[in-house]
Amino acid sequence: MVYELHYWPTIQGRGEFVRLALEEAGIRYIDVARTDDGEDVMLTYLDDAHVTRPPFAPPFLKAGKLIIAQTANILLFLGERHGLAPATTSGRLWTHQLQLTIADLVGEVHDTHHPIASSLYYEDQKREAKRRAHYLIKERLPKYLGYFERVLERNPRGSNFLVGATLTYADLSAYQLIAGLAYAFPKAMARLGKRHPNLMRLHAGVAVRPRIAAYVASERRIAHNEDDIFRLYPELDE
Ligand SMILES: N[C@@H](CCC(=O)N[C@@H](CS)C(=O)NCC(=O)O)C(=O)O
Repeated sequence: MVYELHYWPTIQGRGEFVRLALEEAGIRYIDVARTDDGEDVMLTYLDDAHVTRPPFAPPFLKAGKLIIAQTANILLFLGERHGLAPATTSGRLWTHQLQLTIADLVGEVHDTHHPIASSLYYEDQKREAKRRAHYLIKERLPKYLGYFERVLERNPRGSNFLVGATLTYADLSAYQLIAGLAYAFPKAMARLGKRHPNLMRLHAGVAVRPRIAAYVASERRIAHNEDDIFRLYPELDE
């Protein structure tokens, strides 16, 4: 059985959190929407009456007959199966909790460029975007990054991982979060990075993992772009 990842073909987006886990675990997968007619296949699962448990939105993972949606849910599944999560229930729930918190921040980042409606162009909500980004940078990023920094400091295993002494999918997602934030808000992150050294060390440590480094250098890694969640709009950075 080969996993099928279904996600928008031209952005990293939320699918990237799943791609990183698949790549780090060395799992074979098909990035369906990036194959010929694959995007139509993906949309079929959302709309067709024969799908009894339809996903609301991509990303979703097809594992045999299972169709699993919601990024954190997919990672919960993959983490347990492929050694990217702790063995204990408490450890798994803690890792899942961290992932859900990352997902919350990802949603807030998305809302900086689309504070009014996803269906409107950025150009039609620029004023609101500017106000929203200001508060993200001044209040929300310090709160979220400070939280993850504390989690790293308090990890009793004293490692550069969020949970225990080995890598979990939450670390891969924290890496992606920092990479995305550094792309979208270079000025803010130059400042904030200095205040969150453990988080920056985590990012650097994941970046040099052989499978992640090979993946990021490959054509499988879609470049950051301005259709994505993390967008570089210099006017929103401060
Ligand atoms: N909570 C979901 C959010 C999924 C989501 O918002 N997917 C986006 C792409 S990143 C989408 O295609 N949304 C369509 C919509 O919300 O109508 C997750 O974490 O996977």
